Amino acid sequence: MNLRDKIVFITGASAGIGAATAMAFAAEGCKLLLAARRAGKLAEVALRARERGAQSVYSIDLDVRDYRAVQTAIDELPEEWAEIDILVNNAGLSRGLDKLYVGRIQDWEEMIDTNVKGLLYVTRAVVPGMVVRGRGHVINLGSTAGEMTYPNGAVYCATKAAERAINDGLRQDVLGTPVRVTSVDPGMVETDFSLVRFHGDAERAAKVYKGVQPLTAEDVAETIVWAAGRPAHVNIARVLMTPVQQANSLLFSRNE
Ligand code: 8X3
Repeated sequence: MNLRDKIVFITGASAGIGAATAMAFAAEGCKLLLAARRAGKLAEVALRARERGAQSVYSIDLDVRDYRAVQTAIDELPEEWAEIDILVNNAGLSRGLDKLYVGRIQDWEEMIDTNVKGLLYVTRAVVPGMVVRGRGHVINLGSTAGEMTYPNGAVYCATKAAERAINDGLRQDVLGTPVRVTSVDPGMVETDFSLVRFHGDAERAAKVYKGVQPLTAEDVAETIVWAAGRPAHVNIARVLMTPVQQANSLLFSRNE
């Protein structure tokens, strides 16, 4: 499928996989609707996306945890941006790596509100239009964590298991329409994911990637664009991808 001029809405677009996905769709000549909380960083991504070939870019300062703000942002899109073709539900984060029984409630709220409720809110606001227009593709960011729970990560893993269920449920619910639904589920990716998880502790974050060549945000972005570019009759349900040195959430082959 030719992606040129498609309107692509990416949440969490200011950094990491979201920003890389913006660049990858920009290179295909898409129109990018970029949403994130950090307006300054988002403006930098928007500038780079224009240089990379995006037809046009429209940025929205948005916290997906706020349902009213999400619905208003979608309702008030300028006419030329309203017909979203591809939604990339990328906004998400991990907070903390603690035994469940001593976990921080605030960390749990942040993960559940963003990764589960935020994903639902954006989906609820965007997909009705896709169904009415008879075209659209929702690409959700899952994780190996949704497939296999690891110690100290129960709540993060639960949010990604929820993403998996939502992805599969949505695909069933749009059956009979041309709307496609895909989950891209990476394992270890080198972004500021671990830095955010450890509340800015760079030393602890660096240890996560020790002795492993992780996926890059660009590796994941390429897969997202690949799924979007399949012919209209092809639906990629789920892509599970890891570094060669990772077999699943728990099994790594680390260099000495
Ligand atoms: C990211 C993968 O294993 O760090 O979703 O949780 S993991």
